[in-house]
Amino acid sequence: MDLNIQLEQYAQNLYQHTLKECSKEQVYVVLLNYVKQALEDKEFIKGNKKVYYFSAEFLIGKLMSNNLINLGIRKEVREVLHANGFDLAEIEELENEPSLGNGGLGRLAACFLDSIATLNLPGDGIGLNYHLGLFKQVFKANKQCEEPNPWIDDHSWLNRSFKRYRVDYKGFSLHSVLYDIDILGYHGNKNQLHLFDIETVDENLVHDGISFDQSNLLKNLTLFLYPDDSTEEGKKLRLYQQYFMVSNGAQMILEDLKERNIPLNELDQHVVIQINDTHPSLVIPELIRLLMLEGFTIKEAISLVSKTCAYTNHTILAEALEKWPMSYLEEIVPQLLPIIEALDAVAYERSHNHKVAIIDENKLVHMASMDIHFGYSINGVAAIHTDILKNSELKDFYDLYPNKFNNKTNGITFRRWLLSCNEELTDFIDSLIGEGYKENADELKKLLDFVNDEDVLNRLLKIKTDKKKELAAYLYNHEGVKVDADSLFDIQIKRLHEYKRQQMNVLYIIHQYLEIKRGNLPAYPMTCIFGAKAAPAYTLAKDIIHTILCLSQIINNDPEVSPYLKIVMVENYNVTYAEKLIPAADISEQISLASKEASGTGNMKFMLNGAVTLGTDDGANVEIHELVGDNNIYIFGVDSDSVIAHYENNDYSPQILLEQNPELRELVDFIVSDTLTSVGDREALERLHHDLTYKDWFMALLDTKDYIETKQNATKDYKERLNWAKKMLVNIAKAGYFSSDRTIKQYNEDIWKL
Ligand code: 26Q
Repeated sequence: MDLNIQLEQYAQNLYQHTLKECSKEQVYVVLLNYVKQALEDKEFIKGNKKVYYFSAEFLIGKLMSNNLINLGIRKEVREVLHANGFDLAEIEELENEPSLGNGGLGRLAACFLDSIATLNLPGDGIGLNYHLGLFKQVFKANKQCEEPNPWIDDHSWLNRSFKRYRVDYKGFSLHSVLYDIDILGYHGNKNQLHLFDIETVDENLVHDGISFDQSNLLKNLTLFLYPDDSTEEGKKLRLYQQYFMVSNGAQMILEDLKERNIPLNELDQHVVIQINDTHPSLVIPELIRLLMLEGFTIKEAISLVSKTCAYTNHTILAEALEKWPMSYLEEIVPQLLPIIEALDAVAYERSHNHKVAIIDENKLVHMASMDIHFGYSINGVAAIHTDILKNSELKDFYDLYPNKFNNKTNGITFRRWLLSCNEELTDFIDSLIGEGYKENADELKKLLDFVNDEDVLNRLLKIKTDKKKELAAYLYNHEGVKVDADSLFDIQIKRLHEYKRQQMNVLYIIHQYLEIKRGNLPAYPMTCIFGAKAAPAYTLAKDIIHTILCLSQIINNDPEVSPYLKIVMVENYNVTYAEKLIPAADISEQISLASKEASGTGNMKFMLNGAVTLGTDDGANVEIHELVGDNNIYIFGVDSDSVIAHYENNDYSPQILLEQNPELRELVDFIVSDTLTSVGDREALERLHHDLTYKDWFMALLDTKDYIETKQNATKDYKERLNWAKKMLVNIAKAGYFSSDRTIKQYNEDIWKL
């Protein structure tokens, strides 16, 4: 039936209005109901074997635009709405962004669900329905404050399921409820994201920002993602959450097999569990326990589960590798303890090496060790990252199980990160090389034919400028800052972490500020944009945010400086914001300390949208570098082998660097200058200054000089507009490799075999 008539019917049934009479909010609900019905009418993807992607985070972003694209009706819907006086983009804005993730790991899970469905593979997500999600970031007095981020309202994509399970803790049980979100493939059928929850969660428990009674599990279990775990109670709450997620997921999997009359001893032939980092690792002992309740011996259960579970590692940072005290497990999930002890014994029998133990001498349970011994596949997320796992971080494990280790370089879904967020570029690419690249991203290479075509290059520049103008208008409305769309947009958006080195970008900005003050004007005006949330208990990360906000206040209000340099830190950076920032970027900041960023995925999104990377040879930057060549990327800094050697020899000293480099000292000291302390909190600024001077654990000072020089070179090159456009074009053309469709095909061929 005609789309217009159908939408009119929904408007009539819901509001007794014609479309034209509806408010924008009502049009959103009309569209939501229409699309949800269209999704319900789609078939589930079927198959003999199914992957379950277990993840603490699913950073899915708003879903309307992507569902319209995958249904193949976005253009048609836009026209119908337009004919009735509405702008689709404005309607799409009204959706709340689900706040179910924090960063790259969660966004990767979302891209993977999209690609799994698009490739018509049976695969569901398993996670939790955090009511207040990750906190909402607000800036007050140049500081990050945290507020609850309620995102669920009456009009959401969640579908209530009838499935319920009992999850036992020591002394009490919780009953789950389940909400599902349909995940539609591009022009295809659907899978589901299963989000477990409890009925008794009480949002009124929260006061003064994001504080709440951490002991009241019936009311708090699914309130927040990553509740503050600086206290023992907070840590235990995380354990309660993790067990809730995996026990529900494991019970659902076994129930499904039973319903399909599949004997449980064939588990591994019908199910793969992909464990996304260690947050869901307790699924291993839990599944063993459930199988034993079904009559399997522990030996049989271990063998089955070991053929079913696969683990993805996303970090080499020691502090992020989860270890649970045995005493917590005893107190919360004692039923798992004998199983974990048995697994530890088996691991020792196999290895005779305490370095790969599951339970260490301090009675800590190493989740990654359990995954590696009892999963059949261990993968890193970029080539360099997997190499580091094999050769240093997990070397003892690699020696024990060389065949389990494999690399799966991350990817991103082009449906969201090109088709949805950059329609202008999408349409232009369509006009040049057709639409084949939408199913086969490698076809983007055809764009290389146009690398000397001035008309094409000029059109690319024009599209970029248009996206920058759009962003400038948005920034004016949302942050109250005026930026010049003709300046170079330099963007660093990612979680705030010392290893990602936002503080090094800060030193660059200080350098430019001081130069401009001395009358040395830059080659081109630049707008430096940041977006980042800091973990609420991560003091130094918050100090870096404070410094950026203070700098922006000083610089943007200084008429001598602001024509050449502007600083914007956007509030509450999230997926929706990324979709506006990335298409408008000229330079993509990927400046982590070499060896520390497992992959990065923002780097891929920027490249796809024609930004040029300024980065270290780290994570997937290494592969971007290989693909685009030296001329189309700006690489600087000490390489990962040297960095690893510095750590091993313990020979890095920021103090010595500062003694030898007065220019560097001037930049660092500016953090505690009168200029900054006049607008900032002296204590916070001094803390950062002190850290950089005496610790600098992630060696920002080591690369600062090279970084500043390389960035200045890029700025000069940017002036040669056509030459720069060539770099943009090569980046877009070579981005095909980073489609998550490619990544998922590799997961399926090497690991899942669906
Ligand atoms: C651990 C212990 C206690 C509390 C929280 C955590 C915790 C929470 C989140 C540890 C890690 C994370 C998230 C990690 C993450 O997002 N990693 C990123 O994963 C991306 C996808 O593979 C990579 O591209 C990034 O390089 C990596 O940083």
